[in-house]
Amino acid sequence: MNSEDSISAILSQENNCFDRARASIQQAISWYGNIRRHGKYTPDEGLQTAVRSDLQNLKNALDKLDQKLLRISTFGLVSCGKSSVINALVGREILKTGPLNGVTQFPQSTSWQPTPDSVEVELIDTPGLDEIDGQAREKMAQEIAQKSDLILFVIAGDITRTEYLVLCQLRRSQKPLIIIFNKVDLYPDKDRQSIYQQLQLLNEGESGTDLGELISTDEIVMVAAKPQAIQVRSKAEDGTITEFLEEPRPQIDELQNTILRIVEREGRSLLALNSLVQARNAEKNIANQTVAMRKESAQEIIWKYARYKALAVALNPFPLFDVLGGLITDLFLIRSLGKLYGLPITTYEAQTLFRKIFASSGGLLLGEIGSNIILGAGKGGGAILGAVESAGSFAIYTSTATAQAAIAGYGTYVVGQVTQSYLEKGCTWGSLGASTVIAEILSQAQPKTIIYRLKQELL
Ligand SMILES: Nc1nc2c(ncn2[C@@H]2O[C@H](COP(=O)(O)OP(=O)(O)O)[C@@H](O)[C@H]2O)c(=O)[nH]1
Ligand SMILES: [Mg+2]
Repeated sequence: MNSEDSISAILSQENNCFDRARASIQQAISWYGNIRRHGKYTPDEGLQTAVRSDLQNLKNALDKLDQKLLRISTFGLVSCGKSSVINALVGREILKTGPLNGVTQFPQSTSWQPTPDSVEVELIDTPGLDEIDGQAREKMAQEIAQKSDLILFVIAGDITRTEYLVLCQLRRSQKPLIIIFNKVDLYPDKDRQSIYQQLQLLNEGESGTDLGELISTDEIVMVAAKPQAIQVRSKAEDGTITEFLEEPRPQIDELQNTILRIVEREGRSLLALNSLVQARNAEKNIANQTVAMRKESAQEIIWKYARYKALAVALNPFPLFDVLGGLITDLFLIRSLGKLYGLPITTYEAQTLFRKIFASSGGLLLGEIGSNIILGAGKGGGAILGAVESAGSFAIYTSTATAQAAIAGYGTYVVGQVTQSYLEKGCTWGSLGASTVIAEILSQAQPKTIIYRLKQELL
């Protein structure tokens, strides 16, 4: 494959990821958008209020995809040069910079189109991490990280404890990260290299770090976003000497290339992934809220079916009917629970549930055979003998029937619980479920890409 072919292969894969993500989120919106309708159950004001923001998050996830806007945010201590890095990237002094603390007070954004064909980028500048106290800092970091597709972590020398803690926190946000070692113009080459090596160690998990493989050496980049002005002396022909300050050009090419490479090769997949992660969280919340608010009714339904089944099994003398009847009871139970929650049960989930049900009816069958053997004549035999109205065989019949009924009832109870936990997980595992599409995108990621390293985190 020549390089043009491979680029077009990457692009078509990127578009495919994008389309699948879109379809997945759209499906979720149409499912959960109807949360008001709960079959025969009355609309639940409380539930509607509880899931409103999650529904909005689902819609936001779709909007984010449609805008095709990749969000890149900077993080770092005050004065490490976050604003300068953004200015250098876009090639203009858009953001105010300065040696004093607090030049950047609020998160601010700037748009940037790296190449005419690429997705558009929004660069988000933030206040210094050491300017806000612990809790507020965590909150800001979390909020901004959550809406970012890529994080630029700017440092200007040896990494400090605060920086390290924030890095670990950001890692939990499961967003790809580039570490930018800024102000390299201030360091002699030897010091620069030793700091760079320290950063690499972070990545290799030595010195007991929690950073794992999130950062690869490809994503530790040295820059000088706004190199210190240097004094220049120039001597004119007539011998007069003039001195002036000259601002050297920023050294930013390597970072620009790294970002360009990511935007071009992975921009759409990153967008798709982040929208899907956002959608998956929203779906899970909706399901959790629904399940929590309807727990009591659900338990009632589960017990009702468990009792039906136990009774039917106890009264019915034919083992085959026990098994079939049990299966049908369980299917009705699943359907009732689905209706109660107003949550979709996809074919995928129905199949998995089916397997559980088979296991539970298999358990019933085994229980049936087992108790038949243990109790000699067994329920079937007992029934036939019961026709002769022997008191002894009736006793055998009842004790076997009770044991089977208990097993059957328990089986249904288990099916009920399993169904509930599936619904709680938000049905994200259907063929177009958010989790499924996330797994697809991650499985297609090429080694040495930033998405490849997210694999561990997101699966
Ligand atoms: N020497 C040197 N100074 C820099 C560099 N980048 C930024 N600075 C200076 O560091 C100070 C803080 O920069 P700023 O971008 O405002 O930092 P922020 O608080 O992280 O946004 C400013 O005085 C910049 O001129 C660099 O690459 N080299
Ligand atoms: Mg700033």
